[in-house]
Amino acid sequence: MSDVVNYQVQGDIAVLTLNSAPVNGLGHALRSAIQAGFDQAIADDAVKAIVIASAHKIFCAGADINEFSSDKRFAKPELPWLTTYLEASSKPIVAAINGAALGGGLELALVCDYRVASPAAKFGLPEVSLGILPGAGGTQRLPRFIGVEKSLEMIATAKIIGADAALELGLIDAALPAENFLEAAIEFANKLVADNAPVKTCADMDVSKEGVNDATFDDFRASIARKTKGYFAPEQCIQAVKASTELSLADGLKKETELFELCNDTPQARAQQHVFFAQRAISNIPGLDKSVAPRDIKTVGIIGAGTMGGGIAMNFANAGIPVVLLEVKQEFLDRGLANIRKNYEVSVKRGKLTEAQLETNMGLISGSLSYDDLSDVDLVIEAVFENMNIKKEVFAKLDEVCKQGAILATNTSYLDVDEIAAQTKRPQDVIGLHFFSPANVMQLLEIVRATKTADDVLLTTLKTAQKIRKIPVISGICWGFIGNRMFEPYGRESTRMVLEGATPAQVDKALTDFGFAMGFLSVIDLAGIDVGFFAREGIREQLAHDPSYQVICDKLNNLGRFGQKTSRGFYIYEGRDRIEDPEVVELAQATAQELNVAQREVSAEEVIERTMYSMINEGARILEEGVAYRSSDIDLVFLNGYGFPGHRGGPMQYADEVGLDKVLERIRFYQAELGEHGKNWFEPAPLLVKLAQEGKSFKDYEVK
Ligand code: 3H9
Repeated sequence: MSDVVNYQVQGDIAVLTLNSAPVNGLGHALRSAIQAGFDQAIADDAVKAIVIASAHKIFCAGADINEFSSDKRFAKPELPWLTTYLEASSKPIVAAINGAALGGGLELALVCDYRVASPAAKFGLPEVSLGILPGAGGTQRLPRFIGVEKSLEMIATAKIIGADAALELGLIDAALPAENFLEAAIEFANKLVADNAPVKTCADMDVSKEGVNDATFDDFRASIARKTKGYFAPEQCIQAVKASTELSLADGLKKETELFELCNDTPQARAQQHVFFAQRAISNIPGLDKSVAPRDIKTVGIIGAGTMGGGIAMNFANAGIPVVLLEVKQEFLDRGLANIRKNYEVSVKRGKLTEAQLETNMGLISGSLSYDDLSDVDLVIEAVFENMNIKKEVFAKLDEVCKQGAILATNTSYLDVDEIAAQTKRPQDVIGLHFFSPANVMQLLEIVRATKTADDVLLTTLKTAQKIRKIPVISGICWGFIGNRMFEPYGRESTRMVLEGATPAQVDKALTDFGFAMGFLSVIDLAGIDVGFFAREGIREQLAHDPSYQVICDKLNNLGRFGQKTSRGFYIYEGRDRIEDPEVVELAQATAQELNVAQREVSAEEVIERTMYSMINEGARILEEGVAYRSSDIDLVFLNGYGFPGHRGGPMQYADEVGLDKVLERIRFYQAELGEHGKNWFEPAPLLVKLAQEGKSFKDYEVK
């Protein structure tokens, strides 16, 4: 009767099986089909109860997110209406939850009279991650089942729970075995019929107010404040749950709709939904031979037991993959292994790891001083000093010792992977795997596809990255790849504005107000001003035509002010305190005079425009050159590797939101306004000009 809902009557029971692959998203077609199936079951006197089940692994992933940006969301039956309609059913409905019931999927289950679940079931209202709140009754009905505190957690932090917890909280009526689950659910419904079990509605249920008062909401708000800074939806979620304690179900649902509309169709909601789809687009690699199979990665070798190598080793050990960690000296190896143990001990102290898991993970990492021990590994990752000659030596050696078919990866942050690959007789097996520091914590992994990298090598590293729980983004070859290449103009403008008269604290404040956890100047104080100094070595020639902006950094470097590690950099560090330093302001004034740069007031707006737009301009070049496959990949790099504010969705999404014509106009403004600096660095990227002229956004552009 419908493509997306299978309707079947078995004895007294009508079974409505949701069959809209892949995740039973509640788009218009599925909503209509559910209503039709339900109406048919109600009209059939032979049917005494209804089971709603799924034909897929997922029970239901909620509203179809694709509809949010179109009018389809409002096509009748709308989800909020449909849920209320089902709740008023005269016959009992059983939700047979075989897998994830998320968002509108859980809201659908909540209006059923009974819920049974298999061990694979998961329950959650993750709408807040999409910049919205549950808008089909979730904020009003969930507290009636599981109370205010647990609801706040699930609704405002997107916490997902399993079947056991759901049973304990009273969210489901029965936990059934996975085997013959549907039959057991039908059996459950038959028993309801036999027992003449009543139909139910949440309108008859009260939210328990025991121990709930204003402090409950204030304390919860405070507990999530750090993580949700700058986000709009979490507070609306709290308000909605609060409403459930104050209003009838009908009035609470009205309030929920109001709050939903406040969140929906806002820049934040668009940005967060963009990120959802961005994460799913990364595995789509243009030009990749679809017939290739990934290679097997059973063991990994890592060269260098420093902070980076050690962090990388932990990723693999955490995923149960044995690692050989290679060093040149026993003392370096001992230090590296001790640091890894120390990191794990911190996790044990925080309750994130058991002692036994610590020992298992350490047992998976074996140290070695001999390249011969890498002869049998399936993947080697080199994490030695960032110097082309050293890397070339390492790869020549690897070419000698590694077995045929092993993947040889470099963790370089800036260097040309093709040049490294050319050092071997098997460039097709060479690839860049650029981890971010600390490698055991940071989610981003830039996979650098070299000119001769084989398709199966690329595919293998992508799959391996997912296995070790990284967010992989593929980059082509260029200086600094996607991330560091774009970070350069961001840093350039931040530093240049200090030369032009902004204090480091003014620049950083504008950036933290924008949503960054730290401003650029604090970040390089943390990362090391000396590190940036060395990184610039590779591009001194490029910078030579306007060296002015990094002169301050060079001077700080030469003064031994490397940042936090020397307690002095752009700021002074005393314990945990960061203090403004008048000496740096004086240094900037003197340098400006020396270089003939006029100092003036720099507004917060200028800080944001110059840092963001110059970065976006570079992003446009990266896109046009095909270094990134799509603008959303660039966004993922900045969100997961550089602390770009999540609620802005990444630099390219931010540009799309501002409008490319406006971005272009301001880039041209700074090009004209900033003298030599403007001429040197604010030349608009051709792709930006083209898209802006065509009234398009970066989203419209995909590398073929
Ligand atoms: C909501 O319900 C609002 C209501 O409260 C109120 C409304 C008024 N919509 O993740 P996967 C696609 S908001 C559209 O790779 P997995 C996904 O893009 C919703 N598409 O699989 C992908 O497409 P493609 C609240 C969706 O097995 C494909 O399905 N719900 C949706 O690793 C497979 O997805 C959520 O936030 C959707 N809702 O994970 C849950 N969901 O193949 C969002 C998925 O073209 N979904 N797709 O790339 C998830 O968390 C995961 O997808 C899930 C499966 C755990 C279900």
